[in-house]
Amino acid sequence: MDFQNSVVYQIYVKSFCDSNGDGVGDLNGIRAKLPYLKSMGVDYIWVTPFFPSPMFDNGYDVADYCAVNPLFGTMRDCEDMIEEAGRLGIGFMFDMVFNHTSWDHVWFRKALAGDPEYMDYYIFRDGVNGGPPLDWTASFGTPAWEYVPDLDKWYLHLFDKSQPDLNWENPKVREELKNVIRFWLGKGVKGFRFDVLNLISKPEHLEECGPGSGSSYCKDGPRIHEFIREMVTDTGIEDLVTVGEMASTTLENCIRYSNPESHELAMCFNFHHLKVDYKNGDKWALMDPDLVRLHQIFREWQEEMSRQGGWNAVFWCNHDQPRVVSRFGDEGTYWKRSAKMLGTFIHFLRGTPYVYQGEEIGMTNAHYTDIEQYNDVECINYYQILRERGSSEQEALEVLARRSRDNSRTPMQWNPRHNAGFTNGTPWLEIPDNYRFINVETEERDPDSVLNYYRTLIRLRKQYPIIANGGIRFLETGNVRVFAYERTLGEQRLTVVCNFGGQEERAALTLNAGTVLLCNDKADQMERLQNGGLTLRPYEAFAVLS
Ligand code: TEU
Repeated sequence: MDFQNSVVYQIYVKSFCDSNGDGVGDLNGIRAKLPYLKSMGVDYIWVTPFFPSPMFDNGYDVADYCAVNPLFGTMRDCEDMIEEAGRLGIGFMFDMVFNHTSWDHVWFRKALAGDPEYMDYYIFRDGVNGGPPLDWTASFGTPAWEYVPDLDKWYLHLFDKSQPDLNWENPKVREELKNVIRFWLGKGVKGFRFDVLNLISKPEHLEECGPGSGSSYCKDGPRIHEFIREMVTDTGIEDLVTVGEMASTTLENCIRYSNPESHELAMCFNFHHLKVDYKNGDKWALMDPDLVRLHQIFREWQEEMSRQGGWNAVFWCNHDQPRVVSRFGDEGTYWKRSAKMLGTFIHFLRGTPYVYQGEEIGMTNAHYTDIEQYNDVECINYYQILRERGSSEQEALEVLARRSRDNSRTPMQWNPRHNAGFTNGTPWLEIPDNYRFINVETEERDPDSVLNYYRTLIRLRKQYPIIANGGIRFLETGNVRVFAYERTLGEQRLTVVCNFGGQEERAALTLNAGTVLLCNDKADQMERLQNGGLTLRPYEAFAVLS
C-alpha cells in the first residue's frame, strides 16, 4: 500500500470502543471494530498511544515505550489486533511520542535520583537569580521549567510538567528511540506518527533565548532534518507510511520533511488552517473562521507542495481539535450537507486524507456546560487562566465549549442505545445527547448518510488515479465563501467546488462538460450553469470529472 493513494483512519484509543465495561476504550475494542474499518475502505489505522502512562495527558506521557498500559489491554491483545488488521489488509501506525517521556519513565526516575548518565537524557539547567533558566511558557499554559530541589536544577517541559523533554543531542537517547521503532517493527507495525517531531532539536544556545512560548524557540530546530533522517535511515522505515506532527512549522520545512529526496518522512501535518478562528492567533480568544485566510493557506500549501515535491497529510480533525462540523459547518439545518461538504473538500485534495473517529458520521462538539465535565489538562489549565484574566465562569465555559480538545474525545457513537454502544460501564467522558441520531448503526441504514458519503469519498480515491496522482490548481470563484480547485492528470480534469457558507452563493465558474462524480445535493450542477457561473445552495459541494 503506497501512502499516496491510501486513507488513514485515526483512533483515539480511550474513546473508540470499550470491550470490558470499565468505561474506557481498549485494544480488544479496536479489534472488534476492524470489520467496520474494513467496510470504510481505510488502508491504515493511526492509533494514539496506549503505552504505560500516568495519563496526565491521556497517554502522551509515556512511561514505557515497549509495553501496553493494562488500562488498554495486554501485549497479546496488541499482537492479535495487529495480526487481525493485517489479515484485513489494514496496517497499523503507532504513535511515537519522542519529544518527551512521562516523569514516571525509568530514565527520568534515574535522572531525578541524580544519575548523571540519565540526567543527560533530559534538559536540566541551573536556575538564574533563584528562578528558572528562561522565562518560558509551556503549551498548556504553565511555566516550561520545573525546579527539582534535590538536584537544585530545573528541567524543561514544553508541555505538562509530567512530560520532561528528551535531550536529542545525546546519541544514547537517539539510539534508545530507534530501538523503540525496531521493537514495534518486529511486532508488525506498518507505520508511525511522530508527536510534535519538529520540537526535538533545541536551540544550540538555549541560555541566549528570550522569554515567551518555549515551543516557539524549539520548532524546526538547527538539527531537525539531520535527526529525522538519521532516525528514518537507521531504522529502515523510509518506505513505510510515516507522518510528523509539525507544530507551527513552515512550508519550506514541510517540503524538506516530505520530499522523497530528503529521506525523511512520507508526509507531515501542519496546523495553519486550524488557526483561522484564533483571534490574534490566540486559541483561547474566539473569532469566526477567516475564510479568506483559510482559502489562502490551502491554496499556498497545496500548490507549493505539489510544485516542490512535498506531500501533505490532509485533514480537519484529530484528538486535539474541535469537531469540524461544529467549527466550519452547521449543526442544525445543514448538519448533514455541511459535514459532506467538508469531507469533499479534503478528500479530493492532493495528499493523504485522514479520517478522525466520528468525523465520518458527523459527530459534533460536546457542548459541555460545567468545568467538571472536562478532562483535558490543557483546557482545565486555560479555564483557570481565563478566569484569572477576568473572564466570567460563563465566558470561560463558552471558550472551552468551542476550543477544548475534549470535544474530539467524547466516545465514538456506535448506536442509538445505552452509552451510544461505546461501553456497558460508565463512559470516562460524557456523551453528547445527539448520539441518538448521530451514530454508526443509524447511518448504516441511510444510503444518504454522512457515513455512506465518506465511504464513497474513499472509494473514489481508489477508483480515479487523478485524485492521488494529479496536479492541483486553485480556481478563482469571485466569492470568498466558495472554494474551488482543479486536479489534472494527463487530459483528465477533476473540478471540485465547495460552498463554505450557509446561504446561497453565486460563483463565477466555467465547467467543462463532464460527469458529476459526487455531490452532497442534487446532481444538477451542469444544468444550472448560466452566465458564466453557478448559484450554489448552502454548503453545496460537488466534483466534476471531464
Ligand atoms: O500535540 C501537540 C500540540 O501542540 C497540541 O497541544 C495541539 O496542537 C494543541 O493542543 C492545539 O491547541 C501533541 C499531541 O497531539 C497532543 O495530544 C499532546 O497533548 C501533545 O503533543 C504533547 O504530547
